[in-house]
Amino acid sequence: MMWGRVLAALVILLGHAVPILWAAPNVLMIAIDDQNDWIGCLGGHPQARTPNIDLLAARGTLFANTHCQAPLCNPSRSSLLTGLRPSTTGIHGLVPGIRSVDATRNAVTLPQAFRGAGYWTYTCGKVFHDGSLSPKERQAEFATWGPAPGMGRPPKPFAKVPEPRHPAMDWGPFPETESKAADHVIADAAIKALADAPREKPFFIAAGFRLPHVPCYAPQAWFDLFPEDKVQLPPVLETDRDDTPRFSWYLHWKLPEPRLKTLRDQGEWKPLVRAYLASTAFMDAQVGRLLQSLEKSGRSGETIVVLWSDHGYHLGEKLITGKNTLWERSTRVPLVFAGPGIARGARCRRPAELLDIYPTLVEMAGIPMERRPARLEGISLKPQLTDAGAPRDKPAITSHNQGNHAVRDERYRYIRYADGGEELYDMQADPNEWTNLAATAEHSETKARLARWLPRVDVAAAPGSLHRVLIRDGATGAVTWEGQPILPTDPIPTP
Ligand SMILES: [Ca+2]
Repeated sequence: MMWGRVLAALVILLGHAVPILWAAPNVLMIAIDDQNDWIGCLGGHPQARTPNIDLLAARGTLFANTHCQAPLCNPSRSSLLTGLRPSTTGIHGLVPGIRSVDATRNAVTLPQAFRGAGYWTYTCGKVFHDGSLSPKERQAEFATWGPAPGMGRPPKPFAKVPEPRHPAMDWGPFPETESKAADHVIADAAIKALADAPREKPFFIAAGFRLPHVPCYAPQAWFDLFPEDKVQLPPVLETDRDDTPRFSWYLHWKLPEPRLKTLRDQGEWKPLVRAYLASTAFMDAQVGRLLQSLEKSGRSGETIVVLWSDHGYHLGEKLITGKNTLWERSTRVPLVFAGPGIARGARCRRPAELLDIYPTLVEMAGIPMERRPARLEGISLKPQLTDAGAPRDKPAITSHNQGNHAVRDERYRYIRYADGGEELYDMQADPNEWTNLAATAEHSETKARLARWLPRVDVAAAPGSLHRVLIRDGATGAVTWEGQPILPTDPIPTP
């Protein structure tokens, strides 16, 4: 049958033998770090070179209007893996991890739902945010943890950025030996896991690649694909921030990622764009190695592949680099499903959220209801996996710290900041989001329609939150960034 073999297995859980019987597909989940829509089939950059992800999209369904729930690693991944919004859990910063927050302390995570249903579970690379789980907590997630190597360091950095340099703010050809690159090692580990996975039960394998997260290091051959004089820079409007609220700057007030002006001053804009393209191409090649090994394993026909990135990345757009914004380049990410029961070569333009991955996978895999959490805030994409045109009312919502949200439907992006500041973009007429329409009377109905989707539950940052935490005191209007006050008169930081 199309779902592969019927599995009959006994799960020993809590001392009870629970018989399970269902047509159980395997799951191969591929995570990418800081990958925006510079993916061939998403068209975010004309030179993006991702033949393997494009091939996966051709044999599955591409969700071309997918947005992260937070434009930052830990909140985005925590949301995806627990099925809960950052505005519900208060996980807004790089710290704390899910098991240190009341709202998610006892959450059944995505890997736990599969593990509890009798799956063989394995992870390598970065799936949970690095360091967000203690060793003991890790063992309660995936049964087996493979390697998660860091990016390594060249003898000296390549990029000219102002001192003091954050160690991640670098880009260039490294390492010399391709097989030593972190993402190559991670692909090797996932390939071995595919070979090791027992045949008598289904598997859930999650591999998380590191690129194109900074430092954008890829072997020289991948830079050679993008000669510097041929690299196209993303379109930028010099006056773009003139019509964005001052509060938009607060979301990325002081960051290691350089502003566009700094990149230009240092002659590093083109080198960074080139390195990002090279890093994406190298990561894509590792995705390709993994998918080819799935084909060779003979289990591809019974395996759901899902590929996603945790959030996007600016490379000069809106005069900045990095994430930490509620604009398209920071929220739009690749999301592809392929495998049994999924339409081939389909492109879905309905809004989708990374939050939808959890309910989609447990439904597609037929995980028994009692193994699923009582509450998941995403919506299963199963209707769109068989018919990409299937309707969906709900827009995609991205949050960045309490009170700041973007609502994206098929045409518009509406942003509301914690102080009430607003933006509205017509993404069809203005795909670069250059003209903020929020103040125009003719769009007041559109704004009101989208504003109805703003999260009603919108909790403050969880106790212990650190890094990229922006707090606005509702009573006084006082704003702090990473614990330091921002005064209304403070000049916008330039580096
Ligand atoms: Ca603008």
